[in-house]
Amino acid sequence: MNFLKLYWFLFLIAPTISVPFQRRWYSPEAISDGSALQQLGIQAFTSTLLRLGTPNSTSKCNPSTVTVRQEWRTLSAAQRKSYVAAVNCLKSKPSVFTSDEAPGAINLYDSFVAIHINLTQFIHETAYFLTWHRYFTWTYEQMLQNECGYEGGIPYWEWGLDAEDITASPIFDGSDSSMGSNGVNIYSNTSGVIVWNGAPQSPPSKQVYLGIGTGGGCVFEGPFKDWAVNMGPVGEPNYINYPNVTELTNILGLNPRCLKRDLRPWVAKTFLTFTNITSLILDYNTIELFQAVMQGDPRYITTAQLGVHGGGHYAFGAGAGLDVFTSPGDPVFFLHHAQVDRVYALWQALDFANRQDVFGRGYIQDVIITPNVTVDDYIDLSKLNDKLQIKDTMDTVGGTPFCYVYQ
Ligand SMILES: *[C@@H]1O[C@H](CO)[C@@H](O)[C@H](O)[C@H]1NC(C)=O
Ligand SMILES: *[C@@H]1O[C@H](CO)[C@@H](O)[C@H](O)[C@H]1NC(C)=O
Ligand SMILES: *[C@@H]1O[C@H](CO)[C@@H](O)[C@H](O)[C@H]1NC(C)=O
Ligand SMILES: *[C@@H]1O[C@H](CO)[C@@H](O)[C@H](O)[C@H]1NC(C)=O
Ligand SMILES: *[C@@H]1O[C@H](CO)[C@@H](O)[C@H](O)[C@H]1NC(C)=O
Ligand SMILES: *[C@@H]1O[C@H](CO)[C@@H](O)[C@H](O)[C@H]1NC(C)=O
Ligand SMILES: [Cu+2]
Repeated sequence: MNFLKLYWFLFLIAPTISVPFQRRWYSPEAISDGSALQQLGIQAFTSTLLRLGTPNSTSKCNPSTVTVRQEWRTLSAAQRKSYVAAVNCLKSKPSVFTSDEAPGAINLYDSFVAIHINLTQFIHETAYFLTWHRYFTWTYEQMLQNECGYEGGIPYWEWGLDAEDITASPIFDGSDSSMGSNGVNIYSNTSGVIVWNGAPQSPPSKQVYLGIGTGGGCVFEGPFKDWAVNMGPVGEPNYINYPNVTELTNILGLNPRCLKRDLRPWVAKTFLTFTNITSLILDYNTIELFQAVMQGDPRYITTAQLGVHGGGHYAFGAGAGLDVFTSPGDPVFFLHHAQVDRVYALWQALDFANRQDVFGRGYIQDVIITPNVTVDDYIDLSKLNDKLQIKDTMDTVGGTPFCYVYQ
């Protein structure tokens, strides 16, 4: 697409653009078949482009510098392969940590896993959740581009396209232009997995029983078949009738093992439909409720819910992928979190001027009471990246430093 052309076109029609955000403007069919979400996505895309600097301005983020993030299946096979190659390349680059700081982080990719493990209780079900993961995925994208020559944005995973049958997803079909296969099926003598819903342990009424999956073992085909998960486990749930995992004494220690996956049709059907995504965007008007429903935060929900965030992780994760600490150990983490960020950016775009805030404190579910977080507080990604003030994360095209849009 010719961005300069599009930009000037938008400039002309700008006064006529208004972003609809009333649920009653969409039929239930449009909400469930994805067309409402698609329309919201187009509106968000155009209104975001309107915030770009002019082509000749000094703004660091303008039509010639903006990165476009696309859905996985809109990339050509060659683009998908180049993405996979860049991810593998991160495994060949040196860690940002010394072996004293994080003995298990033996390369640049693992440095991302180490930071996530180390900060888990400060970045989930806290005020930092959305903005921390926004900065984290953006830093990953920067490394893919600057260290490994990848051209393009992180592909995102539109959950709704796979909600009906995740086992048919091209992301997981094991072809050489996929993200690798499902795991080997281990379910012959297991009866399922209980997943606790956040910390601390939720009451049984809010625990989600994931039931029988379709994999559970090591990825056996395609990219990442030989991928090593080098860190964790830290918080893996236990498979019933399956040996309990031995957790590490040093949570940043080295413990190489295969990458496991488990495609779970029930989880995808129950938590990842277009209706689930679109309702989240249209029905929750405060950052407090939006982030709570997205994460199935047990402080806010009355029944067992994973939200789209947990639903996405548990629809494919096994081993590290089911472990809230070690989840970036599976590279699909970043496709999932690009979609989490897209849904957040889309929600912000519906009322951009008023959706610049954070809500909550700094420790998971307020198990430890800390002061309220404000947009003047900083996001810590050391040693992967500089500290960043939360208010500078609010605009994906603000140039401070972000410069990307979701198409
Ligand atoms: C922008 O810069 C280009 C050359 O870099 C020039 O051709 C064009 O006229 C400029 N446009 C405006 C609006 O200044
Ligand atoms: C882990 O977090 C602590 C502070 O909580 C910090 O001192 C340490 O450097 C961090 N380690 C890594 C590997 O990020
Ligand atoms: C299933 O049961 C058989 C026989 O009891 C055992 O040999 C095998 O290791 C078990 N498989 C798993 C995945 O637990
Ligand atoms: C695994 O751990 C859980 C909780 O600690 C315990 O209830 C269960 O019996 C254990 N399962 C096995 C097979 O040891
Ligand atoms: C998710 O969507 C399905 C159908 O599309 C619906 O049955 C379920 O109640 C929804 N769940 C939530 C939490 O919105
Ligand atoms: C923290 O935020 C809550 C919720 O908005 C508010 O009620 C409370 O007054 C705030 N506390 C402080 C010290 O600002
Ligand atoms: Cu996370």
